[in-house]
Amino acid sequence: MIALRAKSVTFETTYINLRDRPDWFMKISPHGKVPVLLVDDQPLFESNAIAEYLDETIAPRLHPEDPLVRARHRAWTDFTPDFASSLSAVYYAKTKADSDAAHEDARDALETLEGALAADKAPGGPFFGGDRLCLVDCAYTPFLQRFLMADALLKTGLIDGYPKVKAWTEALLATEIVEGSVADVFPAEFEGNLIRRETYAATLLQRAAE
Ligand SMILES: N[C@@H](CCC(=O)N[C@@H](CS)C(=O)NCC(=O)O)C(=O)O
Repeated sequence: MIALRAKSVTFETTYINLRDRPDWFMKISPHGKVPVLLVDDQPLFESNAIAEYLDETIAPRLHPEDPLVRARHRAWTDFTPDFASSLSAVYYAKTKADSDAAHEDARDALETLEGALAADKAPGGPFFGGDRLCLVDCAYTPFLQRFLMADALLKTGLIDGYPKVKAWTEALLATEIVEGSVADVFPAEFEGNLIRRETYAATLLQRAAE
């Protein structure tokens, strides 16, 4: 979604209920997961594959031109699933003890990302791509966004220990491209997910509402 918006391309979004996936969706999504991009009725799946396809077919190019730099960017997008699961373990934990225990892995993941920014972030602007978004920015933003939403409840402040990640996250979340990339119901859906999973974070949500 962020890559599509960064390319100012016209597209249509259909949100589905992942707890009751429609038949038409199961026919086009081989592993039953979102996102799926339909291009002339041809389904594409897996975020990175979709992003790479968009980058090869629609200007402006979000990947760097230099093949070596591009390969390093791809290596960092490949780290996204590990990064995402390390952070989500903190807010999907069912008890405070399990959430606290997940901090160590989350710190390791954030430390790795801090190193990525030190080594490979382009100069000239706050994004990984410098003054404009690149595919690494697009890949990490949803997970940074979700973590900060959860951390408004958990208040771990984990990101504060990583100044480059913190500044990057703030710059990403402040862009109109990112702001408009989620549906208005997203915060409520995210909270609903925390509640359904019976997480420790959800107990803080309920306390905050009392
Ligand atoms: N590797 C996939 C992961 C996609 C994924 O895990 N999507 C989640 C939502 S963010 C999903 O559809 N979960 C539903 C399920 O696992 O049943 C990608 O990057 O596209």
